[in-house]
Amino acid sequence: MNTNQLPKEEFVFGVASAAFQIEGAAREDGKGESIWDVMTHEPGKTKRGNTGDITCDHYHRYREDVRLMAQLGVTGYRFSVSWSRVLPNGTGEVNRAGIDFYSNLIDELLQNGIQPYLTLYHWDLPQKLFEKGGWLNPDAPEWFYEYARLIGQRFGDRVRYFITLNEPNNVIEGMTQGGGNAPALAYTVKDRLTAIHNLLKAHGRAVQALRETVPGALIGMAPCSAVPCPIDTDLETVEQARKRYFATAPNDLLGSVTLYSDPIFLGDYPKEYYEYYRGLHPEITPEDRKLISTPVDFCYQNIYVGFPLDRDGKVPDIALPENMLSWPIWPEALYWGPKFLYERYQKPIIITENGLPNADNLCKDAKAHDPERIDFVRRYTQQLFLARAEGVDIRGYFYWSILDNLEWELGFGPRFGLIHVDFHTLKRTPKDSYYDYQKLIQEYRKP
Ligand code: GBH
Repeated sequence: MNTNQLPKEEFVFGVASAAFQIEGAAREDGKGESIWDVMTHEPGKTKRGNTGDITCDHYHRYREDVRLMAQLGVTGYRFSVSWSRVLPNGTGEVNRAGIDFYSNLIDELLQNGIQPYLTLYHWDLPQKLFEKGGWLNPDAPEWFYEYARLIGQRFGDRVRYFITLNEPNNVIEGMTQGGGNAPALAYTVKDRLTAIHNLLKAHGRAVQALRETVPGALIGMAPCSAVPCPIDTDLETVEQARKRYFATAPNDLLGSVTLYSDPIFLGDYPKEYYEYYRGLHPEITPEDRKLISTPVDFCYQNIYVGFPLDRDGKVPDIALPENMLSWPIWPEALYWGPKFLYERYQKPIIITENGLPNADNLCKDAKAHDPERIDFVRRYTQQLFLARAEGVDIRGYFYWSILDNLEWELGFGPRFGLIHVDFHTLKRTPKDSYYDYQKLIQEYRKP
């Protein structure tokens, strides 16, 4: 791709969020229900029965939140639009109040010098569409096209950066036995393969809708991956890690990079897909492949987890450092992940999520002290900049998340925020890591 078309602006330091996790106002101003509104009200589906009814109440407090972002010094804010807030039934009638909310948010961001990075789909499928089969319905890509056109038409005069789907692999997790993502129902492998294909087609249709409505739009999809990191720089060790990162394993529809990204960047599913799922996968037509590989501008990636790999392709038998959710902490993930992705897909990279959960609380001095998060961000970004210095075209880093929020089915326990939220009073308190991220951004800007 011709990277010269991209603006030669500074590296973007940002923060990220998602509608369902922060907005609240779940049934206000004409918003329709999403599968997450419904599921979080079913007994036993979320920790402590936590819901998104109020969560951070960002819907009413977005001005305060944008002010905190401006003080932090970020130049990008990645947020998602709640599909059922703007289209209560998923298609058809438009909810004016929903459009107004996002329109005001976008204006507020721009007035504060913050570029909006708009995610169309961060898991909150309109319930009405779920009742029609959701991602299994062959019309799903057309529903998504209609929604993407609306977003392009209403906001394309002010928004340039778009993320079509957040982590389609975790959408499929919610259709897998034991998966906690909504709808948290077990589907057959055949159905999951159909859902993946429809998600990818929906991505392609959204790219088309945005190209039609937003001149100069910059678009990509944001999958999530765990990165195998070579324990030394011997070519063989590196090759083992590269192979593992891009492997498509049998019966693994969740962890694979290639299953979701090869169709977009390379024009087809990996050959293993056709071997492992013979007789199970939907018909993949040449038109489908063309649609899915409609050119995009970025390779976005959410990266939290890395793990070491030796020259035999084995994870050394040591206790890896872990976070409170038992995800391994391995900063080199932000070196090797972008490097491998750039080699394979040749697109500029933006890390659309990276962050650390902790059980942060306010101490006696009324502050939240979170040295682990400061260390996490420092060590991960250091690796990212190392890759960048070696020529990997990395354009940005978004910390997940600006605020403590509803961590989906895990409830309010795991706190990822740079800003502490008291979920009773809704008071925001910047943590120590907020001030350190502020410092990091300033250090980077220094000539
Ligand atoms: C993202 O999902 C979501 O986009 C966001 O909404 C969410 O709040 C945020 O991250 C924090 O969870 O330990 O090797 O088994 C993250 C999906 C799936 C990433 C599980 C880490 C564990 C890998 N996560 N994965 S491992």
